[in-house]
Amino acid sequence: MSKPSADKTQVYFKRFINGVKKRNPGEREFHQAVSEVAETIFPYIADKPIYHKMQILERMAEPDRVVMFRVPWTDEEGNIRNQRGYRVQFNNSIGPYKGGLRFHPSVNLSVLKFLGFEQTFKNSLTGLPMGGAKGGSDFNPKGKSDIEVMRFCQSFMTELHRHIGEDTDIPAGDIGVGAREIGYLFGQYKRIENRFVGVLTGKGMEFGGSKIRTEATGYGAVYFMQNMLEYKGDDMRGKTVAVSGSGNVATYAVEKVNHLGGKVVTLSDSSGFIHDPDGINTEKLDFVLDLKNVRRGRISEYVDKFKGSSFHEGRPWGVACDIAVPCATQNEINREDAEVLVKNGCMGVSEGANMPTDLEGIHVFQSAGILYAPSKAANAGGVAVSGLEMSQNSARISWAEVELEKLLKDIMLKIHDSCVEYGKKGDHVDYLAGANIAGFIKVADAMLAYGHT
Ligand code: NDP
Ligand code: 2IT
Repeated sequence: MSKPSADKTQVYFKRFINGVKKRNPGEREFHQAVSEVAETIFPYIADKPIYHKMQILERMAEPDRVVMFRVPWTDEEGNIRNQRGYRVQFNNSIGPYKGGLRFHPSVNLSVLKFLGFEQTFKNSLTGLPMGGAKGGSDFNPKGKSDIEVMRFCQSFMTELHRHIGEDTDIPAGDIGVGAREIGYLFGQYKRIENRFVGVLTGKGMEFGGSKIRTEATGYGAVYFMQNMLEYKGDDMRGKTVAVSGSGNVATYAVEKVNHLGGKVVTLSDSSGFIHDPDGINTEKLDFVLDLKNVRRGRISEYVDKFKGSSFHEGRPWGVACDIAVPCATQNEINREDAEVLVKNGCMGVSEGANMPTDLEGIHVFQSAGILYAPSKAANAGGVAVSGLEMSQNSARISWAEVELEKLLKDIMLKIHDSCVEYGKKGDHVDYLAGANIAGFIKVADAMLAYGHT
């Protein structure tokens, strides 16, 4: 079939997006994630009528199922508190539902649908048999005692357990859900079901966790940047890097940049960012890991400890850098931030967070022609090692760290190469189009095989 004109493709795209907006009113983040994918998928399927006829993208933009539930818990003062819990089971065409849980006051259906939709493409890119899902709650773990967090997690799992299973849906961590929360959640699942199975990933090493899972997302995002640089005959050595966030993804991104010879000069949290022109070396990173994971403090405390560093309100993108690795949250780079980064000479962005750059920001990076790795490709290392944790649990074995490091590196390189395969336009690689198309094909073709499901 000959390709319809670009104008006609644009008409189909607009009609599709208007339909998504109409069916999901007010869900801004979800509209954004679907638009970003559809912008690149419509031109790709323009001459492939089967995907239109079978309404594949329309079906992919509708979650298989959404579970919403009440999560009551009791705080230290004896007050009964009430949170909302969710699990969005988006698409299980290529494997059981898989994706993290986010505990943050900003969590709502729009945020979890955007994350579940993205997860479906990301998981497909890893090459492992995993479908897409996301869940969580508007619970805010900040300032809560361990007992309060435990009670909340137990109440959350008391409902969630009936919707998940090692071959059905396997949650993991995300913002606000780390090792402590996964421990409480797994303990409650095991207790209710009387079964010890790999129903969650990111578990502690004592109870079925995988080596490298904690580090995998941050490491993977930096490997992806290294792969893009190497493809152009360059590498990380001597590069100045701005990282945002100071949680799980950010801290291990810093560690990997240091291993590869770069220098990280910023970290942030929701109060502001620190700038350390001398670089965040191993000693300073150990301080941050203890600050965030043990003392549960704020990144501003960094400047009391390390001379020459400074704390500022806002986001770190005004600090001159060669490479940016956003690792905090969605929409933390808008058009103005992207313009400032490009103006200051930034040559590459690797997204550790999910959808950290808004659509206008992406367009700025693309017209500047800098290296831009979208989150579904760049941060897939975390869920990839989760997939490896599932395999180890099923086989009741555990692999060595060197093996897992190698598997992670290989998967990130394969994802890079898939992006090149589907995103190469002359001398330039459109990593966004490449990731979307490569992720789409596997899920779409599985759905075609299933007929009208
Ligand atoms: P953490 O909870 O460990 O850390 C989150 C960090 O981001 C904190 O520094 C937090 O600051 C900051 N942050 C969160 N929300 C906001 C906000 N609204 N504004 C400014 N800063 C904010 O989470 P992770 O490191 O696990 O997750 C970070 C990102 O990476 C998320 O987008 C997540 O979806 C994504 N991701 C995570 C994976 C994983 O394996 N954990 C895998 C793939 C992607 P503060 O403490 O002030 O809230
Ligand atoms: O966004 C993500 O990929 C994650 N939060 C990790 C999901 C997982 O199942 O490991």
